[in-house]
Amino acid sequence: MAYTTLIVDIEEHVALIRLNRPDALNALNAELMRELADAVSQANKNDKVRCIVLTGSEKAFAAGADIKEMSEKTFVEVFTEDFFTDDTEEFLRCRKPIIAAVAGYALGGGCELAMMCDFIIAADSAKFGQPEINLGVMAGIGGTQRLTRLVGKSKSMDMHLTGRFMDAAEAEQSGLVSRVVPAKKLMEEVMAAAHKIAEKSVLTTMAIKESVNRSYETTQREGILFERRLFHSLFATEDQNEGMSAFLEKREPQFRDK
Ligand code: DAK
Repeated sequence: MAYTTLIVDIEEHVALIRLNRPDALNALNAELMRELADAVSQANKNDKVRCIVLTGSEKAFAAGADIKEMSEKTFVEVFTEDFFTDDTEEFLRCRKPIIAAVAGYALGGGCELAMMCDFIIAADSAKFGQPEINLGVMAGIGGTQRLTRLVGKSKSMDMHLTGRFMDAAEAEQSGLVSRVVPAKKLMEEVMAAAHKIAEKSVLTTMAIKESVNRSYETTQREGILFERRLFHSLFATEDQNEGMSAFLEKREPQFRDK
């Protein structure tokens, strides 16, 4: 599929997906969401790809769902077509790690998209917000749920109810992002993290992604049991043997995803 709203590059084992609607600050319209779901799905299927990075521009990761496109929709349309559901479900089915590299605005659906990734590395220029309330609507792709789990009820309510923006320092302090780096170094730092992940066994990175995500979906007791069983199952892999042997032999492991 040729993309008109994305630029996709594969650098060694990392797929770099860049949102590319500069005139609309990367607002998420139907075309972009379809292309993004496809690009992530292709990267997930591509054996060469071991980690995915999703980014925007220096000014905006994404300024939300496309207001122009949304403003023309009726209740019957959004309800019957189940607006954005298929594409977000496809994005979330990806089993490989996805890092969001956020500079500038990550608002509304843009903030939600960043939170759908596995972790967020932010530039010091990043601004997060759920300002849908100013449009007479509310978050619709997980914002009330994911932001609340990440930053707690009080701050989540504050963000959703006032529509205020959170800067990068506050986002790091409150657990929304894993680290903040100078804007000029954002892609260098994110790509270094992605290449580091790409060196690991894909079997292990997939197991970790699945296990951490399970903590959102289940009780702690069930989650720990799930983690323990996945841990046990990794002992059936050659990569477990290689990782431990390499440590004991004081050398770098050579993982083969087996
Ligand atoms: N949609 C469409 N166009 C947008 C846009 C957006 N969200 N954000 C910015 N643009 C466009 C502007 O209209 C402008 O276009 P022109 O006028 O030049 O043609 C261009 O991008 C540059 O924007 P500004 O001139 O406004 O730039 P500034 O630097 O002055 O301001 C800003 C930047 C980010 C503060 C401002 O653009 C802004 O407030 N944007 C809107 C932010 C926002 O309200 N985001 C939330 C959107 S609502 C659901 C799924 C998803 C959602 C809900 C439900 N379901 C599945 C149920 C999500 C909803 C949302 O995200």
